[in-house]
Amino acid sequence: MTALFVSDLHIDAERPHVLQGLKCLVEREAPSADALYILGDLVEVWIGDDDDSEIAQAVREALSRAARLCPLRIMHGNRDFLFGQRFARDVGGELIDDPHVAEIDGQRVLLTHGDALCTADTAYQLARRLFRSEAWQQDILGKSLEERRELARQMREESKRANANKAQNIMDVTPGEVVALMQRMGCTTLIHGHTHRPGVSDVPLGDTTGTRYVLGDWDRCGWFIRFCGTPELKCFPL
Ligand SMILES: [Mn+2]
Repeated sequence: MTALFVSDLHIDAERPHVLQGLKCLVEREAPSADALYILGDLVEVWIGDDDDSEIAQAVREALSRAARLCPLRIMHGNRDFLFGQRFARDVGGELIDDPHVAEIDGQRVLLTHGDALCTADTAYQLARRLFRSEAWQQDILGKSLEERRELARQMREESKRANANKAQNIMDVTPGEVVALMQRMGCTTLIHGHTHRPGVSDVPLGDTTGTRYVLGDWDRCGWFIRFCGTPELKCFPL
């Protein structure tokens, strides 16, 4: 079995080369894959499944194409937590929970976007709880597309301002949270994104050692993991 993983593409109208890179990856890798997992932050912002903008439509088309080549599973990130069932139906994919355990070649592989592991950032964790709440999301989705576009713009500025003043280690995962989650879910392999710090590292899990694979964000190059027997972290120029 071959599974592909990507995250943090942050697709938006200003960076068409990223969407183009996804299309290339899909054509190259998906025909021989048994699943494509998108682990959050596929897009820079998602204002609702009724978004009729050109870029939203282009994203739907790219994912529809992917889903025709192999099963497509989509996890929410902290930018696209408003992906709903309608979007999943539109593209022919399936929304999966965060965290999620995938069975790949008999291995239990733990998948998460990664933001829930960044517990040192208490202000962010508070905001996350709000954004993920049903009540807040229903309130937002009740607004017009124009209002939601403006709100998204404000939230982006707010987040940039807040993050500019945060220490780097606060925006990374808390090592103890990684260990706790892997032990709780009974997995020795973890794949996540969000931190934009691609790499592979050991995780001490009592009497065994686990492995954490971190996907990178897409900018000059596109990051993905091809899992066939073992996960391989790869990048290609965009
Ligand atoms: Mn993220």
